[in-house]
Amino acid sequence: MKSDLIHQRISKALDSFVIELPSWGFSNTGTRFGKFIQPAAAITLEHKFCDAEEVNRLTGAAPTMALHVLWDLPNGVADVPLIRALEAKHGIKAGSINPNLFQDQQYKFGSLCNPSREIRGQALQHLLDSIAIGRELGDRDISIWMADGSNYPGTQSIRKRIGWLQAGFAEAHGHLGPKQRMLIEYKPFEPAFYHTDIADWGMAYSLAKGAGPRASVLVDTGHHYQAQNIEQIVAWLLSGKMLGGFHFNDRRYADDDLTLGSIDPYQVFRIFAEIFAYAAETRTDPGIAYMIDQSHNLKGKVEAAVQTVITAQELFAKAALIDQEKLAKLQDACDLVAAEELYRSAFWEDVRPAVKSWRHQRGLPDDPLHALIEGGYVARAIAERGERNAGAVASYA
Ligand code: PSV
Ligand code: MN
Repeated sequence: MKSDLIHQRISKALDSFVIELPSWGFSNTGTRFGKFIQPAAAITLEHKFCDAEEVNRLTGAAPTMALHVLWDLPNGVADVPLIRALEAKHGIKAGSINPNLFQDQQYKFGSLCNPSREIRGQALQHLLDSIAIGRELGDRDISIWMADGSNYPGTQSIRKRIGWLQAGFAEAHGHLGPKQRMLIEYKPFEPAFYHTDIADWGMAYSLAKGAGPRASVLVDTGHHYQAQNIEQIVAWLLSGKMLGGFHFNDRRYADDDLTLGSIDPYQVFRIFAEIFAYAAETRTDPGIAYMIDQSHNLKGKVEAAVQTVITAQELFAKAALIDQEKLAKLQDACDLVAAEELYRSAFWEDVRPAVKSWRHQRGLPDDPLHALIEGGYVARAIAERGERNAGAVASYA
């Protein structure tokens, strides 16, 4: 492909590409064995907004930050004015609103699927509060992940729990604002290790369909078994107009929360390729919310966020290079080798010069990661937050 065509396609693709940062990616998090405290980690909500502002300033592609209700809005709707003030001060908008139905003690045996009617009611109320927060902040998506499940065969009625889920989601859907969406995330296991109530895309799809027209599925790339073909799931969801969004990260074993594309960049490319194919064929924008869901235990958090946005842009740019019309003809003619070569040549194209020139034209740093390090943001954060972080609790038990 000619260089000016490459530049043109990439520029157009990147102009349309934004990715949401997770607030929880900036604070100290760890594994169940412990936390390694980072001196620059965000302690307050304002720190998280500051960090997101820096990532967006450097990349120009991350203008929103996902919020987790319990972690970021501990007072629920009453915290909305604070969020609004932070949005205005830092030029970062609140993104998807994530209810927290997994942390409070009453959810030991489930939230919406808890055999106790009272606890199911509390979970529903939390969902409704989250929807209200999302409405107040401008009809933001509600992104639901639930840890509900069981650890021992025979100890719970899987079918009853399906019914409770269906009822809860249908009720919650009725409270959505006119432009608000409900995204349902699935995950095969963890923290439940025998059955998880929403374990795969089929379950999420069925629940979303039953809930109402503004419910769809959220694909977290780390939430699949090893051999699963994620782009095929993406193709199915696109076909059914049920793909609401992504939580991007990478994995080697399970839900590892590694940096996007650090283990298998071709997987991410294949996902984007499906989305470009759908958009070309249907001439519609599928309206997908791209979000990052990573929290790094070892690597610097702002550095990791910048790295992830850059990687997402590069892989999106590669997928944009596939000549969809030509590929469709080759597929129809079953010209396998030519189709495969066209597809994988896009992956092997070095898009970095074109991405760099896109940045240059938009007044962004040519190399955002280098600019982050040179600019001294992390050093300033350490100076400001280091002492308080040193006193943080790192142990698991
Ligand atoms: C669960 O593993 C998950 O992917 C959900 O999206 C949560 O909201 C997020 O991680 C919290 O870390
Ligand atoms: Mn997730």
